[in-house]
Amino acid sequence: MGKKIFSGVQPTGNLHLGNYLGAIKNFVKLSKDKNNECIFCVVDLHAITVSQDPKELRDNIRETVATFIASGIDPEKNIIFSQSKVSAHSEAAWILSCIARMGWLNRMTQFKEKAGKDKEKASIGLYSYPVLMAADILLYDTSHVPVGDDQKQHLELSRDIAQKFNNDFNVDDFFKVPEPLIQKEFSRIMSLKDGLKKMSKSEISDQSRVNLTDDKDQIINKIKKAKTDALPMPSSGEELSKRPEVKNLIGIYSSLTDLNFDEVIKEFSGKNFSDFKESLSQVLVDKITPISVEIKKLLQDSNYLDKILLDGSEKADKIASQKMKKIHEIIGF
Ligand code: AQP
Repeated sequence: MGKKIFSGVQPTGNLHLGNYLGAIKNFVKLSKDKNNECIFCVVDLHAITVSQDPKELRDNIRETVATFIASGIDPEKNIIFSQSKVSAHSEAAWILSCIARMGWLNRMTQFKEKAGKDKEKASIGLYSYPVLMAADILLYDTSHVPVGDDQKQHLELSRDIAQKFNNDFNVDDFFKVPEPLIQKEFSRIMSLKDGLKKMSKSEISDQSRVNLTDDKDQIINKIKKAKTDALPMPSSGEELSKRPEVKNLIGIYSSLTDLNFDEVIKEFSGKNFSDFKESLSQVLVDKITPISVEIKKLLQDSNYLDKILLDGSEKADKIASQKMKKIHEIIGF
């Protein structure tokens, strides 16, 4: 039987290799299986949990759609839409925030990381972000959610919320309890400057990430300057536990080539680091530049991108508003 897939990406600019290898690559693969029903959402309501410039946000929404399409998602066969255009998301988030418990949200590590030391000044939206994510997923009877490893905890919260709602109202299986789809081998791509921090859009240094809009020269330059250490290429996987930057680069190479870690280590053992970086740049350029060229081409036609979003939101709204109607009945509204 096919899967019902839902996943989202925030339109916060600078979509990068981590987003691609951790999530979008998997979206593409799942969307090519005819048995699956896939919905991909540009989660603009999530984006405003931190301050956004309205003009940039509008551009970034289009750029996220362009990235989905350029990466290989067919907008004719899959639903692509923006979250703010389907009002059931906000409504369901409110209702589910009355189901979720403070204690559950207090355990969310992403809030702690993003709010930093000054959490008194963080928005309430940033705190309740995972409840909105649960609403996104549960409205569509999603069976599987392809996400990067960093979202695993949020997905577990969605499962808890679904189960509590079903129990509280005695409606077995009303909300389908979703399963995460997280790549097993190498699910978290780290910064090119610090192997202990995840590659991220909001990191100030552009050198910390490969953007999906980078051209050949930018990619080569970033890999050349990527942090490594003074030791030679490793000859075994065990050596990597204390070498996070090297582990990250080998992981990126492994994800892009579909070779496993040991095969990559074997291929480069005894070679110079510069040889490895050259090969890594080559596979990155081969994979990323066609996407980057296509994104830039699609961005020339904003009417086309807006039309995809409009069609997608009509289709998504049909599904979500039906579910919302049933939620009202169950609650007693
Ligand atoms: N470094 C990463 N490695 C693997 N997967 C990642 N994802 C993000 N960063 C990595 C996955 O990409 C999908 C979309 O992410 P998002 O844009 O919705 O949110 P995010 O996780 O907050 O992304 P960033 O880059 O870290 O943004 P900022 O800097 O704004 O916080 C998700 O499935 C995510 O797991």
